[in-house]
Amino acid sequence: MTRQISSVIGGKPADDASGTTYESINPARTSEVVAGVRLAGEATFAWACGVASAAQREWAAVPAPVRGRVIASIGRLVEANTETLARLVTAEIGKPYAEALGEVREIVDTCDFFLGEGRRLYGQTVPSEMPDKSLFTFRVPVGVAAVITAGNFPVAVPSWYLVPALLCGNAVVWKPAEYAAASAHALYRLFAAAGLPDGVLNIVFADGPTTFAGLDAALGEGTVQKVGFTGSTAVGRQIGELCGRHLQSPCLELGGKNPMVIMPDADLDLAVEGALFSGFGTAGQRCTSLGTVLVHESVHNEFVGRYARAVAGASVGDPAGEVLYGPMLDQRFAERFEQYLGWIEPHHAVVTGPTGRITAGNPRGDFDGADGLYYHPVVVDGVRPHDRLFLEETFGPIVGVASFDSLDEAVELANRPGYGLSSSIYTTDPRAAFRFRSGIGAGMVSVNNSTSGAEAHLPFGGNGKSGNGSRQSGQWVLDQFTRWQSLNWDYSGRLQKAQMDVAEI
Ligand code: UN1
Repeated sequence: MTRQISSVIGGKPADDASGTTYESINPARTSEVVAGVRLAGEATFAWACGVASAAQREWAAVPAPVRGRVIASIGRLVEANTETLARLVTAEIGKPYAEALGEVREIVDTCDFFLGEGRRLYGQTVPSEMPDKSLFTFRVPVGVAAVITAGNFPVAVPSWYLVPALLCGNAVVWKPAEYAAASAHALYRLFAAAGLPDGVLNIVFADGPTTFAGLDAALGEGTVQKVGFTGSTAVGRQIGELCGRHLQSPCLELGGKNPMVIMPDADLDLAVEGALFSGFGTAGQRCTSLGTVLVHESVHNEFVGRYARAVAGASVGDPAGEVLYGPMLDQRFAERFEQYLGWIEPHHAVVTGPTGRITAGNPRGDFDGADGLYYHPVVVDGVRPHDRLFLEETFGPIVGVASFDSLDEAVELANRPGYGLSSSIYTTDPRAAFRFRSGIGAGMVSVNNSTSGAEAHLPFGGNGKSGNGSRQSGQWVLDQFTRWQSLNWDYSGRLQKAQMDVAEI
């Protein structure tokens, strides 16, 4: 029997009669329903925020090192259930099993980092300009975080929000992507089993418009103090506008058009390997996926030849097996990808086999794609700076190639689309690498490595169309889930006035 899941609010299943139902489908076998999902109605999201708000005070009063111990338990529980969770991720969104295992590992890494933060959460002591007076700063939790996540990393990316938010003493209402609901629900259960008090973490399944309406109401009622969102730039703008009206600054992690620059002195085989992984890993459906390869014109033909061969030899197929990539995340992503394929123009050269859906007799693997959302890998050469393919994110297995003749031109081209998430350069010249780093507008830069695969304790995030400059992961995310409070303590026994009673030498 298909598993049935519903929202969990205040520790209890919320079988919202006003909502609709949704079927989460296995994209590798679209006839297979992974879970039936009960979606919440409009009032439910705001209600969950109220429940979280009521539970938050008590959670904030738990000493941070004790909260850190709960995070440690979450990490252990996730680790002990690695294979089960990874299998579910593979079945629900078609991510190759090896990548799904890596994704679960990323949650454990995140817990490993933050369990220790429970014993830090450092504030500062600050000198005063007056005698017999001490100044301090404290990190205080923001309150309730509403976390809205995409389904391409259905468990790791949510953990980047949930783990630090909880560690800092916040309560959370998490709204995962519907098409990844079963994976999210399984992760929720592991978090809950680690001993979080009821109401501190709540999961609400809802569609986009319902979530917006509920979030608007909750922000208005003052039961949400931070919104975290990972997803498209278009929806990020709407979240930003909504939060702006309520004087909130969200944590936004949006799309990317991530460039890879290949200099004349680059190790081309290494570059091909990097471009294969970041262009086609997760079927190109990472926010850090490679968008355009910018190759120096002296090595352009050589690179394109080797890249086309590597891509043509890659296996696409059943994500349970050893493949470079599997199907698209779900039907909507497949439809959108078909639109991106329409951006290929007559002046482009498609240097790899056919484009479009793989329906039967996949030449790259022993499987029949007819029942899955599989697409051929596409490499398009001759992409120009005004082309849609150059300027806009194409979430799927397609990579553009363009050429340049100086590093300055490469940097200019790399910045042109106006995103700014990840980037990479292949070179053996450290001067070129450092010049690229200082010229690029991206939040993340790799040298001789691909655009994707960030580690869980470095700042993760982007600029421009990739986000509002907020950063996740490591110590930097603490600034999202805490606010600074200053303490001004005068023990002089008299009224000392700042700026007016500055001590004289
Ligand atoms: C995303 O696609 O939203 O760096 C995140 C990477 C992964 C995370 C991607 N660790 O590619």
